[in-house]
Amino acid sequence: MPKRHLITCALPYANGPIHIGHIAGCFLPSDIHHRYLKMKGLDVLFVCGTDEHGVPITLNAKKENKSPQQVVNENHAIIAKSLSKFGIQFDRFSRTTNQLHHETAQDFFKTLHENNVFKKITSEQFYDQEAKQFLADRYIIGTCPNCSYENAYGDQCEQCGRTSNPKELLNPKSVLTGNKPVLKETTNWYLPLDSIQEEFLDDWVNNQKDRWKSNVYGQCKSWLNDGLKPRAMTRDLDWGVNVPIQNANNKVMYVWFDAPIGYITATKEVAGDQWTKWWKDSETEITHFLGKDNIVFHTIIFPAMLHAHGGFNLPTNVPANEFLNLEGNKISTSRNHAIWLHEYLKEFPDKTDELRYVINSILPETKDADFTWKDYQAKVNNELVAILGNFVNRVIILTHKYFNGKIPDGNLDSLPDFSAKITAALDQFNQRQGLEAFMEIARYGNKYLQDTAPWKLIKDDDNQQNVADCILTCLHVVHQIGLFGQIFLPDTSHKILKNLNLKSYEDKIAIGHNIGESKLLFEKVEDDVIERQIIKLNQKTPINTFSQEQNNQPLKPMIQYDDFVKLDIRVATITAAEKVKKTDRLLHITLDIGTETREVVSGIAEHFAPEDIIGKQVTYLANLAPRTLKGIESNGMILMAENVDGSLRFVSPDEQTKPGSIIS
Ligand code: B3M
Ligand code: ZN
Repeated sequence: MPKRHLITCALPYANGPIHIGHIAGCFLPSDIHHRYLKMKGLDVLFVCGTDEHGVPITLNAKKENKSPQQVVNENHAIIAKSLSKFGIQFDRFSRTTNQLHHETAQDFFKTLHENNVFKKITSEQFYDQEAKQFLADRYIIGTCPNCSYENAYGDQCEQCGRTSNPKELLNPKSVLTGNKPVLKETTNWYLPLDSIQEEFLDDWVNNQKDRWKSNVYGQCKSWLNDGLKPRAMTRDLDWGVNVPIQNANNKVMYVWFDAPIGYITATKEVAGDQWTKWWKDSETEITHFLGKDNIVFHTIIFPAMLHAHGGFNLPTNVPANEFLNLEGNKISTSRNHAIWLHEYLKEFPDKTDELRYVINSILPETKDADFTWKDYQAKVNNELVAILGNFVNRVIILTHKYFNGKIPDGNLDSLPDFSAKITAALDQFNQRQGLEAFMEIARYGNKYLQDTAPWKLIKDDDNQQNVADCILTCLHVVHQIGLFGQIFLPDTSHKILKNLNLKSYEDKIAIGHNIGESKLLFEKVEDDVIERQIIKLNQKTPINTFSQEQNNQPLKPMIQYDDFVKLDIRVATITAAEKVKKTDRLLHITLDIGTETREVVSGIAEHFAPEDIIGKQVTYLANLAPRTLKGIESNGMILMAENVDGSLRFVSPDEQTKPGSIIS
């Protein structure tokens, strides 16, 4: 058993508030784990903070006519407040704009420099002559060479999903001035991941096979199998941590270089000189919690940095989660398809445990999961209210009724060892299963109370002792619910303590002790509340002005019937679908069109999980000339309807129709 545990939670990026996807990805899992280890009596430190550098923040600032510092100050405040209200109990919630962070990151960079780790590489980058600055990929827009979309970013086209080099854009323009940028040479400091892979990463990662979750290990292996390339750790920007070496004027660190060092900064801020025991002592284990899009940075780049620096522990585990979707669609901040934590807390101020419970029960531990308001309502009403809350309430009421609120003198019936299952699950980061094991305590209590039926026993003078035994046993079960509730439902656990009139869970159920008043733990969530939320979600106006413009598009000019008949539109059935590797937006879909099968690459991966669309019938334009996307020939096109909120819908026949049927 290691002596100490350092738990980190991925630093939320301070260009906006946080939503339920972030909670499911890392905040809730890390908090549960931290609470669990604390309960075991271990020495634990739990750190996080906001990630406040990087290009998107500068773009946001420009758009809002603010300084980047203003933007991160505002977002830090919103994020910190909502996480604390939500009961995420960090020992330290830091910021990467703190002075100490800049110093820590600079020391780290200097050491790598002195160890001759970096390779200096000179390359041509776009430069805006009027603004007199180099342009990060996001600062360049132009026409996508693939789909001709005119506002494609340098690193990604939002229309077709193509990701690549800004130099391939046709008609590149600087976002700053609208001018055509020129190519200019610049030198940056690169982390030679290729040689670090050979010398260290391959072996180190192979050794984690049995310890890391398979989704994490698998993703990490696939990066290694593709072969790592040197990656620039400096940028020509003015927002970030200054690079502390000669000839690096006007350069800052790559945001993914300084961000993970934020964990070290936060540790220093809370532990002072003692920080090294959390990072350098072999008796400490480090566990990083994060969402799946951050895996490579925590399993490859940060370990490579720590290794190259020397003297630091490497993470023991990186239990990353997959994504949480919302009402069947990918959460999208630009489309405002999200449940924002600060909004939820405002609208449901006393319902933090309800949200914790529902998200805990669907955590995307091994695959993407879906949050729906109906499921939220069902879980709160049928599980929290009907099982847990109802049991605790009945026990408190019966204690008052039969024993004047005093814990009766009885014999405890034997109870199962509730902790064994919870511990077994949580040790393996199976937090959904851990929650189920926790709920089994309440289920057990309900069944025991129902089977023993003290309300019947009380009528018979000979059974008075059995009534006392039953209530005493039930009070013990309530105590166990409260005790383990500290991990999963902290607010509820606190309320149970009040119900039992105890100061802490160290206090036992003592005969003769006066318990507190009965206070309901949960309230039923009514239909209208849920309907309001669903409507709100569907009405959300897209933040992204591009979608707005598109939805208001005027009708197109008139065409003749002859134009229309040129289109060969058919019903098709999706028989297979998979994500196109290394893109966020593309799905490779196989269709049955009756007479043959067709392969289509479609930019809908942010809206649909491949496994959910197999078997769907769709409207298919069969005679569109083929084109090649990401090396896959795409034939024809699946027609989609775009909702006002930017979400997509298939256009399907209202009843099963033979594939190949003509639509005219
Ligand atoms: N800021 C998370 C994100 O915005 C990123 C995590 C940093 S952890 C060192 O994707
Ligand atoms: Zn494109």
